Amino acid sequence: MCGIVGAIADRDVVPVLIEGLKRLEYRGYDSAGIAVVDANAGDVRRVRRTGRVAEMEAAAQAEHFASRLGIGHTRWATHGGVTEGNAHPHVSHGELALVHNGIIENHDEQRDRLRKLGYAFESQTDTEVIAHLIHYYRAQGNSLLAALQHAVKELRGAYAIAVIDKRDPDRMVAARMGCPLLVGLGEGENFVASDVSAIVSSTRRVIFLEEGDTAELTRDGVKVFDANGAEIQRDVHVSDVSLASLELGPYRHFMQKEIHEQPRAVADTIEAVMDNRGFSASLFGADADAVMRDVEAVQILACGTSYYAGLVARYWIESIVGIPCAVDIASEYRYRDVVANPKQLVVTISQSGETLDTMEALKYAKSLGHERTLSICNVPESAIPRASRLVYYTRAGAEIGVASTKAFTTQLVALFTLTCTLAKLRGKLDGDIEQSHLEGLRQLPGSVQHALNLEPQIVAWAEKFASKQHALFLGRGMHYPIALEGALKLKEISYIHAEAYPAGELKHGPLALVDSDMPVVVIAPNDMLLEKVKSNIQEVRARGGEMFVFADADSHFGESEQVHVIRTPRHVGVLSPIVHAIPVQLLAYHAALARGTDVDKPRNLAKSVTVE
Ligand code: HGA
Repeated sequence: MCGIVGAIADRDVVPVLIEGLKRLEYRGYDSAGIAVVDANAGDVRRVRRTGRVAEMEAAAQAEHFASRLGIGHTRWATHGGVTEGNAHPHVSHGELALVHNGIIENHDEQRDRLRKLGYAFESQTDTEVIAHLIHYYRAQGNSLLAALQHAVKELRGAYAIAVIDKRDPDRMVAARMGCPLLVGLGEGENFVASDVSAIVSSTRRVIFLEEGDTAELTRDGVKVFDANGAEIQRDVHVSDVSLASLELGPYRHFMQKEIHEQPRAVADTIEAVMDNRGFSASLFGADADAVMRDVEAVQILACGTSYYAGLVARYWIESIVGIPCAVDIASEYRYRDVVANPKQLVVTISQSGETLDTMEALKYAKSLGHERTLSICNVPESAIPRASRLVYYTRAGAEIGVASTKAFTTQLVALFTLTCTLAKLRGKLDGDIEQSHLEGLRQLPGSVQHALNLEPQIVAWAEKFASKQHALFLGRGMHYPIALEGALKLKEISYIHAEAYPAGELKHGPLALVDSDMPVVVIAPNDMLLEKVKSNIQEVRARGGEMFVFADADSHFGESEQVHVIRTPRHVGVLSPIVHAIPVQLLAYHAALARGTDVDKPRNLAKSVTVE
């Protein structure tokens, strides 16, 4: 989704803005722009382009942009089409420039009011009303900060905002509500950004603005004000995001790099369990024991790939812990009547920790009296973990590809750790079982690596998929969510229409679609459902369908002209869904590569979904 970067310094900030926007590209966007205060000309200059940051950069270079104060934006349109005129920054009266992430819900009302006050609108965006509103309060004699503070009081919706004004070339102001925004602290220079990756080559010292905060940045200092306008000291954090994780290295795409990083990501995520020599509530936070001990049920809330991780966890929690587990799509949960249960543990899963639907579902759960909240998240200090009582950080490292890969497998590791911890607290994990689960986790990075070694065989399959329009994915039990994830990966990045079904559901409808043009992918490890899956495969075979089966070493499948089999090297028991996620990721990646799509930035999609 949209990205913001801003800088005030004693050097030219244009390269800082451009580099920052390039680092935010992974969030998904359709246009980009920067605005600077040109101290010599006493003017606000801006350049905007639809398409890539590189095109906007070329235009900025051609026009010799340079300044010690500026803001930049990558836009993922919500209000108004993808046009240069709708791209940010938006300018009011040639004096004040603003970038915005989020959605202003009362933009119509504000636009009508501002029109009556004589403001003319150039774009179809909700954002432009904010620029004019701040300009209006400026015209009443307010400082830039006070004008911003007045304006945000009149906005309904979500925003992260950065503003500059040519009449005040030594200042930038910013505000946050509902969308993340941080301030970066440098030496004689300061920054704002929606994501630390945008400014990490300039500083690692950051302040995460809280809901309702505003901030004023000069070259020498930063002041933060709370929602009541009172100055407040917020903690300074030192980010450990590594530059290497933000760069491609020898890989062709971030998705490919991130798929291959999974053995390391999994190993890093289980490190805390291994150091602890077992499962314990303390892995989830200081008061986790009190929160988890008498939990009677689990409610998981998530979107997209994270939701599928939750579906796998339901199998684990109900079979290993023996308590009910419900999994809801966050955007559905937040709008339905929910029967609250104070003894339920509410678990939110979000890679970015910013996913708006998940955040709103969490707020809704809390409003119903749910106090036992746990966040599983990949980005430290992001909004959802900060709104949760407990947290388990996956240690996947920055995930740049829009299609989630290493975040998914590490979420599964975190959820398995949660399962074993809850089981232990309930006396359901005797010493031998605990040791065998720990051993399973210890072996997991190696098993994931073995699955990655299947890549050459999967490339051959992917070439066949590339010419297809549709694909069907089948799984049963805890591998059904892996079939769902495989179908989602394939449609996200290759644009091949793909559906997933529990294999037993085939004859209740989808079998009608099967013919020789419909490849059918089957996730078929050797578990108690294997014989059932084999029967389902016969149903497809009898209708002329071509099958691509991922099995493990112990599942005995006869290959034929119609049935192709790739074997994952060893059976890893209940952790098998994690290992089987790898081949479906590779299949989607190579099918997309063969079709020549933009793998890391699939059309219409964004990385952190920070709007509803
Ligand atoms: N509503 C604004 C910003 C959109 C956004 O934050 N996307 O992630 C617009 O449409 O320009």
